[in-house]
Amino acid sequence: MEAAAALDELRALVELALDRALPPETAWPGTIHRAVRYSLFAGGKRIRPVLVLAAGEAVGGAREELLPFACAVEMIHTYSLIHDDLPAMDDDDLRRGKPTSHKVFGEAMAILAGDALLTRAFHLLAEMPDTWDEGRVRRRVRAMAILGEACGTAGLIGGQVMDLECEGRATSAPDLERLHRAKTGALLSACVQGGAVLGDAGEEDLASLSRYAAAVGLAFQVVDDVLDATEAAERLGKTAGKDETAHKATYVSVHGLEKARATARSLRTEALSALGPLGSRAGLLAEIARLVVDRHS
Ligand code: GRG
Repeated sequence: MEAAAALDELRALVELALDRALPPETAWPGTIHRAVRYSLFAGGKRIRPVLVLAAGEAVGGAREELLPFACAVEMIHTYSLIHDDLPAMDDDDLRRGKPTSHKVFGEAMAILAGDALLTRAFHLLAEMPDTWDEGRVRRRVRAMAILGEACGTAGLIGGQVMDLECEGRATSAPDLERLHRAKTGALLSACVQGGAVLGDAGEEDLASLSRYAAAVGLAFQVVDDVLDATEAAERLGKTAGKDETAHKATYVSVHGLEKARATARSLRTEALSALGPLGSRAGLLAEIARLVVDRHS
């Protein structure tokens, strides 16, 4: 199957699995379920869950074992976007091409929608049939620990703290890289590493995939910085030029546009070279690395 069609198939699987993993809008109390579903199904690119599936399948993992983890990372990603958009954080009105959660449901409900998504993510992963053997349970718990660390203070939350503290300040290149690796890279890396662990990857494959993940994770945010500076809001689905207005530390503000673009290209090369030892098993992961760098939204 051609790579684009294979990616579409994985995205469709994720949509279905996400729908099944959440209570319907009619479940008590309705407002929170409407808020959760409003943001989760607002049209995200689903790069993170697709990375989980592509990494897991590259090492022979079974789809049904990877899908809960794929759903969990998308729930956590969506929670982080809802909270990031709040007035106390980035204060944004537009996300995924629609008014942000707090604009539609109010601040209190938006906070709770983020909390509900984060909680459901780990709840979902903890739901395992009694019939599972010890190996499957151990792999699931290991993947949960990888994910927990990536969204904690050493990862997503730590990166967000650094992002807030760097606003309006001169930021050094090493600090900027640290910020990006924590805020964006950690969760993307957890997708690849978690998928690989669930697929029972050997140590060599895991090392190659971790190198790939680190490069793709950083490239994703470098490209995000470039897009914020160059693309219009209609294409981005979020407010454009926000980084400059908010005096954010970005690859564009620290290194300039051309160097930021060159960095993204060299990270793509690094990601593709890391996949070398996996050979033809890594076709989809290679395609994702290209998509991450060539995307326009
Ligand atoms: C609130 C704990 C907490 C963290 C917030 C998500 C985040 C950290 C900040 C949002 C702004 C930002 C630049 C985040 C970096 C990650 C990123 C580029 C998110 C957008 O991801 P996409 O492009 O979005 O995959 P879609 O909507 O396609 O899923």
